[in-house]
Amino acid sequence: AIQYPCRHYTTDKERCGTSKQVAVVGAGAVGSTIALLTMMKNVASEILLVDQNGEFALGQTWDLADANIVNSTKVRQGTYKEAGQSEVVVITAGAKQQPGESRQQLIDRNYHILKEIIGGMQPIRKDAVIMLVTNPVDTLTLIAQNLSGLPRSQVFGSGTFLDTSRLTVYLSDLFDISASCIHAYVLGEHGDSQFIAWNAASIGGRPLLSFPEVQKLDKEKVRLSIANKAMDIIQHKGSTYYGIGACASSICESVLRNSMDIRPLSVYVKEVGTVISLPAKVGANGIEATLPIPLGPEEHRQFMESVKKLREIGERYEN
Ligand code: 6V0
Repeated sequence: AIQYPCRHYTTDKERCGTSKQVAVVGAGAVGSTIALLTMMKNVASEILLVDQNGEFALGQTWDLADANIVNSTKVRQGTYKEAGQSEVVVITAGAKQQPGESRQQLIDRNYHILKEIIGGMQPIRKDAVIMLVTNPVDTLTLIAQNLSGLPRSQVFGSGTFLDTSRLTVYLSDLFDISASCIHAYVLGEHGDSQFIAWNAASIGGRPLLSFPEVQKLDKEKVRLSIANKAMDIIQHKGSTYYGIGACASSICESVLRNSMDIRPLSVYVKEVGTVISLPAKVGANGIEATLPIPLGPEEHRQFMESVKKLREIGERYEN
């Protein structure tokens, strides 16, 4: 009989499985949403919440434990040291954008917090996978790669996964087609210079650019509406956390199930010497590969603009 590979439900505990620990550093709105959604997926044995505000983190763990009605994921308060020994570490600690503030303007505040966290986690287990969520996520990923001492493929950021989700939801409404069946990416910086990779986008195998609905679109207006959506939400409710919670917990699942999903994430791209969002294959070792994507000439220009911006900012924080 043919043996079909069954990667999702492999019993190879060395590489994946539900016996793993996830540490979420930063127990605020984003961290607790990631913890809740990861618990619901039943992919980890234990979730640790680590926060400088111990009382708050304790309250969050008690509240999250009450949500554990259908599965066996434990949740408890942890320390930086314990986070350094977890298989997956998600970093959400730090200041968030104020109305009118760009993500890059957060950097000085969050750089010092990240340094303290990575320092406190040392020695970090050699096979740990670390995902950055704190903004500005691309630059902080580069800094975390440099500080952690781990291979760069094990340290990545949530990048433009959330922006991509915003784009596919927009296109899903436009075409009345499930968002999961739309293959389109927002790439580049998770910030103002991000761009939509229209050239490589498709629905049902048909290039997106061949649809009259897409040809008619004001593409710069769409790009700006996706890039500014976070700020629109912040202006209404102060912060955003459900969208990033869904994206980041799905990445935890990809790592813990070794599922080799393709997601647009902040990864180190040797050719351009910085961290930037590109489609990447995610498995138990973190970033298993990055995939070249055919960009149109204008998209390539936009990509290089993001590269330039991120490289300049990254250089200021070289150790
Ligand atoms: P929040 O609700 O204020 O939570 C932040 C938490 O970090 C608080 O509980 C703090 O006590 C804690 N914290 C601060 N310093 C430390 C430290 N040194 N060690 C441990 N914990 C610490 O913010 P929220 O959860 O809303 O946002 C967190 C971060 O996520 C911000 O930087 C946001 O900009 C960022 N986001 C990133 C997104 C993305 O797509 N990458 C999306 C949304 C938000």
